Amino acid sequence: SWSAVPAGPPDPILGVTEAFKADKDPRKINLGVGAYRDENGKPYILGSVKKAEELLTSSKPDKEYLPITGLPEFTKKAALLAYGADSEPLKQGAVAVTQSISGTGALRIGGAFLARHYPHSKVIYLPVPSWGNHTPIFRDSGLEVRGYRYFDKKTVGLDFEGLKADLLAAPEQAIVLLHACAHNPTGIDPTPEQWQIISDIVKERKLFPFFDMAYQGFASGSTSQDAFAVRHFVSQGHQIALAQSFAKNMGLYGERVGAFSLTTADPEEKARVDSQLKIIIRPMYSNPPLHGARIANAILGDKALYSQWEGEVKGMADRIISMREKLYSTLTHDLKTPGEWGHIKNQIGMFSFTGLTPPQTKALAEKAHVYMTGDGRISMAGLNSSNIEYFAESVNAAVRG
Ligand code: PLP
Ligand code: TYF
Repeated sequence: SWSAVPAGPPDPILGVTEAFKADKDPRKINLGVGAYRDENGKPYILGSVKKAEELLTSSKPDKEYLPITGLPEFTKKAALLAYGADSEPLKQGAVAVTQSISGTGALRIGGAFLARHYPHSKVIYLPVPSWGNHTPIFRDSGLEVRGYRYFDKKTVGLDFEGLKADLLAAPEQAIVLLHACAHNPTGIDPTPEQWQIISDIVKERKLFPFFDMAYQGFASGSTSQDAFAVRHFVSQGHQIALAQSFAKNMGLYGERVGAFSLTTADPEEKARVDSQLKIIIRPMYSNPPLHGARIANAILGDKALYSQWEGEVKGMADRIISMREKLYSTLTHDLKTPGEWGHIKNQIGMFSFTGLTPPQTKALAEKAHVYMTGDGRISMAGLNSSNIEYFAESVNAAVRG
């Protein structure tokens, strides 16, 4: 039956982990996948998550199915975390929200909803570059994927002129995907002033903004600061779609906790949208997993756990920032590595887009056992005080050739 099925390529990001696992050298470093590691290079279970799990275990909850759109207490709190207590649509009861299989599932539900119910356009604009999974997610949802300029190779910064020109030239009412903060893979975000200009252009062209917020709290250490773009757009009267993930900010990767929401005109419209979200989800997976949503709900709903969590998110963000500073100073001051490395310090979130070329990343893997994606992206969280000097020396050697 399957003789005509061609072998597909490995996932460009997850494939890096395979290569890393096969390497037996003790010095090996995996900077491929964007998953937080602690100072000892180990996966980190947040203390707030452990406590929430203990509370859950002792309350002996049942294992019944959740409703199609998930745990209602959780989705309510997730929306509050993203939109903020001052959000008009939230106060009016006009935000339709469903639990999702983490951020990926939220994007997929959003793609499917827009493909079916957004009457004005089937075109979605993604930043170039964007997270590698965005294109297949939206293509498989039935949308036509196009790009807008985002990254400027020359400055290793935001191509804001290109971005503005491309959004101004987009057909009216097209969908535009925006990374809410901590852009993956570049680590480059618009400034608040630039976000205000983007919001004006989106309004002028009547574009439909779809925010992907996979790193709330991870960029600055503050969940409200990282929600600036989302809240600004909503305050300007935009209706938005929003994908949220709790993989990174709560370290709940494999638990698959997320939410998808749409702001609507009023509670009556929200109810109609809710009904169609259910119709999309029911045949896909019927209802979402229970455990992770209960953990997130416990943390978001308890003052002490919430403030512990806030401290832990900030701890992760701060450790990444300290690794940026250490890497920058080792490359520039200690090793005098040729080139400009200021972007390593200035970039935001989980990743640094180093500017290393594909031959350099290949040499790093083969000669130094250092693994990253072929585009030169490194997951900053893979660095720690035990491996950062070896990493910097390896980069130095690769750059000098
Ligand atoms: N969106 C972006 C930009 C991401 O970087 C990620 C994870 O790396 C996701 C969405 C979704 O991840 P998950 O499905 O694990 O929440
Ligand atoms: O490193 C990245 O950009 C992501 C990480 O189910 C990731 O691709 C890995 C697995 C997954 C979702 C995201």
